Amino acid sequence: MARSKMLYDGKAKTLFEGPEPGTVIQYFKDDATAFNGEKHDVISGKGVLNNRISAHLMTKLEGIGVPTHFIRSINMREQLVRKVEIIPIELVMRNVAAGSLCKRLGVKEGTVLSRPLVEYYYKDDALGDPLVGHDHIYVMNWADPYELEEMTAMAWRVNDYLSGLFAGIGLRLVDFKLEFGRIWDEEGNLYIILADEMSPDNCRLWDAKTGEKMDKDRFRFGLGDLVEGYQYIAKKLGLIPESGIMHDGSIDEKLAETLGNIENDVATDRKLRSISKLKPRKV
Ligand code: ADP
Ligand code: AIR
Ligand code: ASP
Repeated sequence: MARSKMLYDGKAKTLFEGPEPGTVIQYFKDDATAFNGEKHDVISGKGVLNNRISAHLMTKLEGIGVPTHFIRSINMREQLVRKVEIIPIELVMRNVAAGSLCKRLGVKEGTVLSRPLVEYYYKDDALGDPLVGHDHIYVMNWADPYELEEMTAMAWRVNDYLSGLFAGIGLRLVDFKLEFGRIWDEEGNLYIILADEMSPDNCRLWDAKTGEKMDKDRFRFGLGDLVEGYQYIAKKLGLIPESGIMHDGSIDEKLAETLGNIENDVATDRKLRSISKLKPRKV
């Protein structure tokens, strides 16, 4: 099948035009970057694992009523998603202090926060995704109060649900980053849905017993093989066989291609759900 038009080539994913209007194909690359692209490497297996993990977690979230962009898996590296207008805010939710929170405020890594902390960052690589407050978001017109409230409410649900899901498989959800997008229905009503990806590239997961870091920090700070960590998570989620999908440092493409996509069974015929009474904006 001929490749459709490329819409955007990002650091970790490429977007292609989807088969129907309002859809895009997300292609998960093997590229790993950190510190806004300063550090870069290509790691066999990463794209396949993130595609798999994100499809699974988005489907689980959809199942508890969080509207997401995920439509269905296409192959081991690609998924079909709804095309959204990305809101340029990265919402970070933290349960345990780590990463930039420790650096910025001097909090000791591993400190359990008195309650989950919500932060907003302006999504702009050239500026290094700076931390911003509510007022910046409204004054700069990045999102309005209704949208931010909707995004934040969804993030709390995501946190509650995924914290439990990961605890059940022996992993601590330390923090995560979400991106949201806008879509409009035929009547011009606005909906906010979860977009981008939900994978170890954008969350921190520590082994509950040993504290070992299984997420992208392995790459950021050279803590060990990245794919080993991602495979560990995928195995715990029941998405790949215990023996893994790597062979001599490269992905076993044949095996990866045969992995079932349970997501497709539950993700067919998805209807847009009205997610909020707060829909002040029409186009
Ligand atoms: P980056 O843009 O930071 O390099 P990626 O390589 O992950 O990041 O590229 C994916 C891009 O696609 C991101 O900018 C993200 O905001 C955007 N995106 C994610 N989901 C959707 C979607 N459903 N519709 C349109 N754009 C999306
Ligand atoms: N994140 C933030 N920007 C890009 C990403 N992936 C994610 C990190 C981490 C959380 O947001 O992966 O899970 C907080 O990151 P930090 O660096 O602000 O501590
Ligand atoms: N996603 C950003 C980058 O690729 C930030 C990070 O994950 O550290 O540089």
